[in-house]
Amino acid sequence: MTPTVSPAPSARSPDLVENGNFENGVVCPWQSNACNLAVVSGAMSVTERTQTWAGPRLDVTNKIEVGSSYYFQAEVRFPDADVDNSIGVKLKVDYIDSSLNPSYFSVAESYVVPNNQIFSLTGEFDMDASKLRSLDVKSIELYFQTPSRNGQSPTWDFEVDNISMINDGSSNA
Ligand SMILES: [Ca+2]
Repeated sequence: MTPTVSPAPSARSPDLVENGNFENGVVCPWQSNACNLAVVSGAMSVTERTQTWAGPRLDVTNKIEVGSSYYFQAEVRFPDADVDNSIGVKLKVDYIDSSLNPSYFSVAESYVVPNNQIFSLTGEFDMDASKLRSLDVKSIELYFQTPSRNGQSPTWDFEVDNISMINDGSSNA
């Protein structure tokens, strides 16, 4: 076997998620999208959801680089929901050319988040130029939702904590 050479460890990339642990007691700069956000016991509590897409969102414009891959993680809990629950984290890309529809990319997803347990949600995402409709990007938003499953469209309350997204290097590696 040919030994593989590991690249020298580079300086740890800064986390592009601002205020991912809510230890300061506020949700800012996270914003609510058709829901209510509050910090409860050091986590972001998401309540009053009326749509599966309702949840917290974060502006990450200029933090996601084309050609890079990203490692995402967060802790999620549904305090009082179904036996298995769905959670999805996506990126929405809007373009300067308003004739182009936004692009939506899945960053992390699970359909087996147990009720009332802290669940570690992880995912990897490559921001390849070929996925984009244009390189003239206006804005990029990271957001949480609860995808429909088995014909159900859940809008349960949930909690999120320790949200992190780190540039993992070149997506062509
Ligand atoms: Ca916390």
